[in-house]
Amino acid sequence: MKGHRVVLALGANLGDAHAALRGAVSALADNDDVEIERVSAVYSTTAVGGPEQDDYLNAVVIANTSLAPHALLALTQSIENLWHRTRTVRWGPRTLDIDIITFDDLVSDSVELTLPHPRAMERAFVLVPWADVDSGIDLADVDQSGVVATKLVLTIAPQ
Ligand code: A4P
Ligand code: MG
Repeated sequence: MKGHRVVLALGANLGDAHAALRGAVSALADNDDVEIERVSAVYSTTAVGGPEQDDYLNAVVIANTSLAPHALLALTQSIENLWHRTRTVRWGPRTLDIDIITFDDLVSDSVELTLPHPRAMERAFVLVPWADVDSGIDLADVDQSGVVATKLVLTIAPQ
């Protein structure tokens, strides 16, 4: 098992969102420094914040990695770039977003990498898929309206 346990949140609402999430999971699984532990179901979610935009597909991945935090961020951003991710409007539509929600128990308030992710704990589109793969996540106080499980699946490429 590789050193650090990380929780990653995946989101997409531009282009083929399901293909983007599947591609992200495969790219993570293909990386020698990352070992995927669990992959949540895929949820269709109403967009939160930003301009009016299409619903998202969201999922959460738990992985173990030997990468240091900034190296993991570089990897997740390079995977976003494979999906031609552009950054024009804050919280605007995106082909693929990969956020690092937690990295072990690390706490960091740097702008480049804030840990735990500052908005994750208030967002049902992160918490509901996370609860799928981590029994420690309590959804009792979470407004789950707008977050609906789909029949889509994200498979992990054979290692
Ligand atoms: N950054 C800092 N901390 C982190 C971290 N823990 N993980 C920096 C990843 N990146 C982190 O990110 C902007 C900068 O944040 C990066 O350069 C990185 O160094 P970005 O991916 O370019 O932009 P973003 O994702 O639009 O920004 P932000 O503010 O993180 O967005 P959020 O808060 O993640 O919101 N509604 C639904 N239903 N589903 C969604 O997935 N996503 C968002 C994005 C809004 N509404 C949504 C969804
Ligand atoms: Mg992001």
